[in-house]
Amino acid sequence: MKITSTSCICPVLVCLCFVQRCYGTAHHGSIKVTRNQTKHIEGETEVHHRPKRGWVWNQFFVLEEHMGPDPQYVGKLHSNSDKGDGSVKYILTGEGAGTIFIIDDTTGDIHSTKSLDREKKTHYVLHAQAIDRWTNKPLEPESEFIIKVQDINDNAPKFTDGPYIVTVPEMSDMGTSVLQVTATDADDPTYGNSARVVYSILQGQPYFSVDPKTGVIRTALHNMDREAREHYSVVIQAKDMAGQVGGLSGSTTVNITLTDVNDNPPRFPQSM
Ligand SMILES: *[C@@H]1O[C@H](CO)[C@@H](O)[C@H](O)[C@H]1NC(C)=O
Ligand SMILES: CC(=O)N[C@H]1CO[C@H](CO)[C@@H](O)[C@@H]1O
Repeated sequence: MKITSTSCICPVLVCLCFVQRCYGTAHHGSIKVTRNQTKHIEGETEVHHRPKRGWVWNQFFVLEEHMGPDPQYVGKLHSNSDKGDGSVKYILTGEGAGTIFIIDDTTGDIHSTKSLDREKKTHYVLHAQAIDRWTNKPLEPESEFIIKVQDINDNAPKFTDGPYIVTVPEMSDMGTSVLQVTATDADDPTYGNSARVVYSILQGQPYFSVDPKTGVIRTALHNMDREAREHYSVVIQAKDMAGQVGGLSGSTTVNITLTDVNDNPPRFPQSM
């Protein structure tokens, strides 16, 4: 089996996602799903008896943004009744069948011919059939399965609400919450760190700080006096990959103005 070199960025094929349904058949085929690089898992759906025959499927996932010259290998449909003599014909139908996903009807190998974008479509629902090439008789119950598009970190975090203009009373306690900023990342939040954002402050220290997890901006000094300085332009960065080197980043500006509290002693005009 060929695995593209890029697949090393997803060491665990958690993306293998599979739904099996038998269509109007009394017998339940035993369907095996093999997850490579981890361990063999048998996704059994049979009830009482285990028939000798069944589907065997491998790694149904495809990396998004695949740019290689060759079609990307997706996986293989295989029926236990296939003796390798070419008498079994595999048929693929459903989303993208014949256009994006091409099957070799003798070997059951599925390739993806197009570069896919997970942020546009996360998975494709397809149907597999195995028939006798000469009699057209079905050899397996038709089954539904999913090809999941595997995320790569191709989206930077974005602050959709910025830039921000806020005020905070002068002389506030240190640690007074000013504003919470939120960056969104279109990558898959359930896989890896591609959508795990960490906030940091690029400009505005030592007056303000930002919580790396929550994006809450706070005052970082006591006694910030509006009469000394009124306007601050704070730049907050959000970086994915949990803030690590190689993560993608986006930033936003938060303009903070200190507002007057009555801290200058009042002077009463002399009056009678
Ligand atoms: C924020 O402040 C900077 C510097 O004073 C200014 O150039 C910028 O226009 C302000 N941004 C907004 C959105 O008010
Ligand atoms: C490509 C790959 O890793 N294939 C492996 C899948 O799992 C079987 C059984 O552990 C190995 O024999 C293959 O080499």
